[in-house]
Amino acid sequence: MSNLTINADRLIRRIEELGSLGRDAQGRLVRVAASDMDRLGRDRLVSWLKEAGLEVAVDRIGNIFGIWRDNANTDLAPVMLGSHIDTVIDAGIYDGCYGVLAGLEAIESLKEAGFAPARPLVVAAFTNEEGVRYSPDMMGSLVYAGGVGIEDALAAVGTDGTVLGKELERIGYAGQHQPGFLKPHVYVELHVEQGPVLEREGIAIGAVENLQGISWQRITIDGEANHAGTTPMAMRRDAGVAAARVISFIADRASASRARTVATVGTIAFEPNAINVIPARAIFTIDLRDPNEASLKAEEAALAAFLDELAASAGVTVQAESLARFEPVTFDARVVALIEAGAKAAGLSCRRMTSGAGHDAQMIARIAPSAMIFVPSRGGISHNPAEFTAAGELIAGANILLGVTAGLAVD
Ligand code: HGY
Ligand code: MN
Ligand code: MN
Repeated sequence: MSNLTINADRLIRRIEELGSLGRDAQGRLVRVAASDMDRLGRDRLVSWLKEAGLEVAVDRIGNIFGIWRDNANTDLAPVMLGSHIDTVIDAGIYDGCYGVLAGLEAIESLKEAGFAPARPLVVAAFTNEEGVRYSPDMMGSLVYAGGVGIEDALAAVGTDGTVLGKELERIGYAGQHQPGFLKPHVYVELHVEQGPVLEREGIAIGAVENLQGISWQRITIDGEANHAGTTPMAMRRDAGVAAARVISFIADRASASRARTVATVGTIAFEPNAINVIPARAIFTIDLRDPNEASLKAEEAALAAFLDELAASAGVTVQAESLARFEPVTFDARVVALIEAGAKAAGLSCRRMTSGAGHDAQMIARIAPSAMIFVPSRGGISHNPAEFTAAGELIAGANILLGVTAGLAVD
């Protein structure tokens, strides 16, 4: 099997075709979890899974699985590949989708080549990895790994007031299987790096050995609406200015810290949101990340102290609500070594690295040995329509996935 390769044209064609589904009137890719746009991508993926002759299963949180059992020993736990096909708002076409379609491609190519795996092979597309509409992110794989109860997840209320379980029913992906129904023997996720390291160092493959911790919070600051023209600055309780101070605080701390913390405020809204009214309320989200749990905890503590001081000095009230909190994860050393060996055997440069982004692999690592393979992202850009990885790099990564999968499935 060592000289087996994927059907490159089929993979590239499917990535581009899936990338064309779920676009809004401005042409932005918006396949946000459990939306009508997400259904378009889900339906197309299911049609490809069936075309490949795989058994299709959907669990209660809407995770989709393509299963190849044919001549395998079905008493053995499967080798699982996968990622996600939901996207952020105005997304690129590779984030998540590449890993799902390359996983399908690896299984389909092995099947076509007459490979007889000792154990079943499965490709998974996990629900709501992005967490843009429903928190937390990596929700489908978190439920699958038993990290949050299925009923709690289905009851999640979205940023648009919808309920996840109802939306999954509405789009036809409230499946029957219990999450976790197929416990993987091992899980391997192929993904674009979404960062600048591989491109900057001219390296083809990343063998991802760990993934940083994530802390998501929603902050609500309440001040007092008042007239923008008549209210002296000293008499204001301005929620907007208070929010600006918080944003500067976390950005300055992260930039100055010797730790590897990164801090982002990606959403903000004022109420009543009028040009000549001092904001009575500011609601915004904070995304803090660090590969070291102690550093991440220190950043959270510093933020909490700053919010307390701000409330006292600015005459506002501040509420902080946790939306997601995941500790850093270390992947399985044996699987990481297999990825490195696969790259070496293929004559590809490879380096070990940390993932800055969250991924389904960090959740499946709770129930099975897991690791990730990265390929370069042009300019390190992601969560942006300019996200790009050259076809040659995509194909190289998928062939490494194929080889690692075959190696993991022989016994
Ligand atoms: O937030 C993340 O890192 C991932 O894209 N959900
Ligand atoms: Mn992703
Ligand atoms: Mn993403």
